[in-house]
Amino acid sequence: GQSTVLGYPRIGTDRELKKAVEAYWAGTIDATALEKTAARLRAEVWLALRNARLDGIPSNTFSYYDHMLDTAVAVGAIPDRFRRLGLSELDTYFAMARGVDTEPALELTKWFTTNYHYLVPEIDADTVFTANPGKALREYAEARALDVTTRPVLVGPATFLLLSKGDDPFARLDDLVDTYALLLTALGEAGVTWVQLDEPAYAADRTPAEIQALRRAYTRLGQVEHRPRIFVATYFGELGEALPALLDTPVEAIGLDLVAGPGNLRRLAAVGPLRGKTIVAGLVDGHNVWRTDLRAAVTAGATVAGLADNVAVSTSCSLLHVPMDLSTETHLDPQLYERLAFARQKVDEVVQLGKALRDGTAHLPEPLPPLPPAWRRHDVRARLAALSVSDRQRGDYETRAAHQQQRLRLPELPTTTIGSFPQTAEVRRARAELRAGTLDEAGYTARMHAEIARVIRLQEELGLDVLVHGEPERNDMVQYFGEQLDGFAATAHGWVQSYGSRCVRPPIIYGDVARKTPMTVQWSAYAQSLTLKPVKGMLTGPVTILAWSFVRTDQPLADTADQVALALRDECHDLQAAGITVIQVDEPALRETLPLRTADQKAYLDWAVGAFRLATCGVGDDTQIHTHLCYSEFGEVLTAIDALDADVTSIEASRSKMEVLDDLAAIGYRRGIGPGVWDIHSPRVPSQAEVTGALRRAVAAVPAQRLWVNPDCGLKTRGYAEVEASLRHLVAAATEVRAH
Ligand code: THG
Ligand code: ZN
Repeated sequence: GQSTVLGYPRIGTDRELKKAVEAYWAGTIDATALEKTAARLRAEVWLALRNARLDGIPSNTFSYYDHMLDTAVAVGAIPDRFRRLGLSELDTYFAMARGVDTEPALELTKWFTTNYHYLVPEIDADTVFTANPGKALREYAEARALDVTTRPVLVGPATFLLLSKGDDPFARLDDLVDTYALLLTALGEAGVTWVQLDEPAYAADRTPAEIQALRRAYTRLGQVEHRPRIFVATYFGELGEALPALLDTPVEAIGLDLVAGPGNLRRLAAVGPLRGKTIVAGLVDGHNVWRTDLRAAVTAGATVAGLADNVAVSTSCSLLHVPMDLSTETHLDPQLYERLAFARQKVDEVVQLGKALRDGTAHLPEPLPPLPPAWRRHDVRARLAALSVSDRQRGDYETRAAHQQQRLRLPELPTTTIGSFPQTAEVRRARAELRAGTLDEAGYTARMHAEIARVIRLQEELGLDVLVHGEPERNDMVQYFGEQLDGFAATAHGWVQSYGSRCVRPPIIYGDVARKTPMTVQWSAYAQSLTLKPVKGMLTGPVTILAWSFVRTDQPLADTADQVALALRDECHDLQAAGITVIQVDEPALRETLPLRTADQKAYLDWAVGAFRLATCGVGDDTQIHTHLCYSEFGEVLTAIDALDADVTSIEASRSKMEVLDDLAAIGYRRGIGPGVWDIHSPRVPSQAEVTGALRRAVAAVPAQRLWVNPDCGLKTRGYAEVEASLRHLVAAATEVRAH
């Protein structure tokens, strides 16, 4: 058994890449200094992998921003609107990633089921593909100079086009494959012996035409003369008909994710013995942080070995999605530490598995039980077991709406914001000083109260109807709750790239979840004490908390979601008892977490909706539940959004010109709706007339009694100058439209 990994984190153990890239953007270092840091980080990774005695070492997995963007550059797919800027190669690259004054960036979208976001290439009939092997060749040569032979990695041509946008990008596959053929030739000439082409898009539902196109593409690439051997990597699920299609082509190796797609083993057995192919068995989870049950993995590996001429062991997907190195975590509970593996430890696991497949399993450790008794909460389990349907149900909506209106006395077209206000430098400093111990609890509370008071005064002055406290106390909407709940652990350095230079530190859900004390009540109650207007309580929903954490795998996600939901249900109860009349429970990840395969989506949406309702259905009829979802393409989740049964749903709509309102009306949604009338993702201040226009379009689709007026997302990333001006226009527009 050979051993390999499909990719490795590139940000550095101390986020050195983030710091260098941001310094380059700020103009404090030049391109040479940036490149020097990048080369050092690449060398560190290659040497670490070689020293771990990994057989197959990937290259070209480094990226200044995103590997889809790198692949776009490798095939010359740079839209004219960026070429025209006449910038250097590096600055053209960053212009595509971040935009410039005159050109918006490429769109950013979630990478399959992960919390990583890639840049969406723009491909149309006029795109001229050209082979640009420069980066892949340079990295290969750089590693060779360190005496490390690597396998360059690129996104495969079919997945590349399936993830692109434009006028039928997939129709360009044959042209693009010609360019990949040139890339393969160039790599072959440089002495490259193996290349990895990633085709994860085939772990999702694909049409027969798309499968046929995959077969055609790799048949053609297989015919390229003097090419490296081709390893097609697939991940994030089970391959359907794409597996026999790929096996029909001359590619030498096929990678299967046996963690997210255990059914791949059955499919492999069904296609019969595979002559002359290597199967790369993804046995070590690249998308979660738990140690592998090595004995079980060897058994699966041996099954694969019985079916193919050759088997190699790998991670299920790139290790990009887990933190770098567990050994930097010195404050974790030892019982948790011994159950974890980050990227560096997963490399060791892959090497051990490769060895065990050759030499037997005698040296492999017995797996630890996943849940030591101390992590089990009998009170939580008893409570879950006693739940009934009525715990996920509220009274009839019309009755609720009448009670709420009687209590809240809101005007038609009530105005509000989504929750967060800009995070000022002082607020961040206060959090850092509390962590460092230079500011005590009382001092910290005083600073937060001052900030909350300022934000409340501002909103009153602006004339908003439903206020927020602004969330100065939160670093991240998931981390904040993770830090306070039992069953969650926070890491000190467990950074994972989310997009570009931005990283998150996902909490780890390791045991039964329980709330120790109220988590948000003191901040919301303080804010409410300062005003006669309603202040919204602000919570993150159970689905989003799971989606942005590393979750335990010893019980169904649905059970963990319900445990988190119970903690949130208690928080809702306590907010209500503290005089909070409106509670918003955000679920921006509801759509994100949707399984890739249609066949799996209903079961997911059932438990996801069930958990949200468990969290929110314990309040009285006169408490108004809001939810917020951060995207505009609802498609397959519209009925699930309706099923959440929130009294008010705020959504992104400004970029889709309010079309989503008609879609919601079509499925019978009849509760409150707040289509975002200001696109906060851009620093532009919308004029009053623009907001009025958006509102008039909304009023045409939804009765004014049910319509709310709000921006399309939180204001955390904006500056106060834009926020004040924009909110002034938003309130004025609502006043104008109310008067008709
Ligand atoms: N939280 C978490 N995941 C997310 C989001 C979030 N995923 C999707 C979406 N929002 C976009 N992602 C991010 C991720 C990180 C940042 C912004 C948007 C960010 N991170 C800081 C950085 O890299 O400098 C670090 C923050 C910190 O110190 O904790 O700005 O909101 N979990
Ligand atoms: Zn949002």
